Amino acid sequence: MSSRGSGGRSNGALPQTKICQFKLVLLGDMAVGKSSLVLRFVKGQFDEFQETTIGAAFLAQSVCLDDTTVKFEIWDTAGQERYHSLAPMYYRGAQAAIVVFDITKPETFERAKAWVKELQRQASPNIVIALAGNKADLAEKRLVEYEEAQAYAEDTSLLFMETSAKTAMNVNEIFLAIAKKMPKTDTQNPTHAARHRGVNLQDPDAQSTRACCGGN
Ligand SMILES: Nc1nc2c(ncn2[C@@H]2O[C@H](COP(=O)(O)OP(=O)(O)OP(=O)(O)O)[C@@H](O)[C@H]2O)c(=O)[nH]1
Ligand SMILES: [Mg+2]
Repeated sequence: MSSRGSGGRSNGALPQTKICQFKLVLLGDMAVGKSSLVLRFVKGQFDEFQETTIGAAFLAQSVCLDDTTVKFEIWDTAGQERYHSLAPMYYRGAQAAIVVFDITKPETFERAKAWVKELQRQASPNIVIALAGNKADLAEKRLVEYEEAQAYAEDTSLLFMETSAKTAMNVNEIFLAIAKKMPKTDTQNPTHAARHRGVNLQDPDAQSTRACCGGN
């Protein structure tokens, strides 16, 4: 995973690097591996004894797509039921969400579906939602079939990948797939777009006049 860019406009010879910033929220039942996915994506690490999240945690990480650096501001929420009422604070205004379940626990898949419904009802209408079937390394304990989750994701227009924070399988890939799906320039309502979809931080005019994000 790399980040790049900063330093203003190009000197003419090289294409300009855009930096776009998006708010991404992770939701899902407790212990499905939300924090572990973030830890893997941001720091390349895994902790067998990852502590349960209290409230929420914030981290940031960037991915590069051609001439665009997509910076994710990541809100990793707490899955324990008692924190449920806090979730809208974190998904409000989010442009992307990863809803996580554990492939060894069918009840977490049901919980993931409930999160997707809540996001579709209450989050931003254009939010990009990805479904992550985590702990794919525990294949021998699998109780949610890949095909079942994939069919649900297709019906609901979600990105879907099975992931493993432990082995790193599909962790960078799911963030990259989301980055690729982030909306491109909203020419209809640029000020709104800059506030809600992403801002080209390197273009002094862009913060009020132009949203980005492209690169594929
Ligand atoms: N085998 C395996 N274990 C995992 C994986 N991801 C997370 N775990 C383990 O599952 C447990 C819970 O992981 P967390 O990342 O804390 O889960 P969480 O969803 O953030 O949980 P809350 O913060 O309580 O909502 C920890 O013991 C992790 O080490 C994975 O991909 N494979
Ligand atoms: Mg956590």
